[in-house]
Amino acid sequence: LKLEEALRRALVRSEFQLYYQPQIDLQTGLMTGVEALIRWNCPERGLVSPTVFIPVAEETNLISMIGWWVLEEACRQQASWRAAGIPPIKVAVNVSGRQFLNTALVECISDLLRQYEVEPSLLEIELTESTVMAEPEKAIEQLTRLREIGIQVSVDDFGTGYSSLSYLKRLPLSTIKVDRSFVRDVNSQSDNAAIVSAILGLADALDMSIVAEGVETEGEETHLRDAGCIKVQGFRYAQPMPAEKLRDWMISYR
Ligand code: G
Ligand code: G
Ligand code: MN
Ligand code: NA
Repeated sequence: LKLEEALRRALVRSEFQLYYQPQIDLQTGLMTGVEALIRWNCPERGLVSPTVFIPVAEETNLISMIGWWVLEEACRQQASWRAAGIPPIKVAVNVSGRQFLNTALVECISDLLRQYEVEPSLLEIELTESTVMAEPEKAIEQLTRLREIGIQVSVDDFGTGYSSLSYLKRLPLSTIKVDRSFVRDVNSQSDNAAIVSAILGLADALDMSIVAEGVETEGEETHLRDAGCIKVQGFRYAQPMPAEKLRDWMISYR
């Protein structure tokens, strides 16, 4: 069976699941939210990485259906946490380029928030740098509409694409996520330290906040904290995990 066919079936057969990876505030030590990451448990292939199936979904029209599923599942999870009496958790969802430029996106998100009674401030969207910069004028328009309904938007994998700084200034983004390739060994790699420092300065000048991705070691954490980076995400704190495991993790963390 072609991967495309298997993907099409996966939606109908509920083979997708969202995992959640905590983001931590180094000043308070508290979790500030989670990033939702899709997982596909294919009966024939086993666990398939999104790095494999997202590009295939993007080439076909499947990405829009998968993308809507992810947004709805994130909202459904919020409602389920609320029903269980769990304090609100901000969820960041990855949105692909095609879905981002879809003119129905803002309306669709508004509908989901209403349907599941989720506060807009509890949903964040992550766009890659290349998604944002592919059509900057359209991106500005779409981002403005998202901000108007109270959705925060962060730019993912920052530093790996080619951001035009003049556009970056005009884009209503709330957060820059420093790509993990720059976080790796930042305490001993002077190139990475210089890049992270430059991104921190840029974010400060543009009034955006920073999340350092892929933090794995104490040394990286110490360096980031000293450099003024407050929010972090990475295996040092937690792997992406299903919602049930996240509950246990939150109870045992600290
Ligand atoms: O979680 P993991 O490291 O396997 O993710 C690999 C890549 O897949 C990352 O770049 C991540 O942004 C992307 N990805 C994970 N979940 C989603 C999703 O729900 N939608 C989109 N568009 N990309 C995702
Ligand atoms: O591109 P994006 O930032 O959405 O990708 C997130 C991916 O990064 C997730 O699939 C997650 O599994 C992975 N990831 C998260 N933390 C770490 C980490 O500390 N080290 C490494 N190598 N990967 C990580
Ligand atoms: Mn991401
Ligand atoms: Na990234």
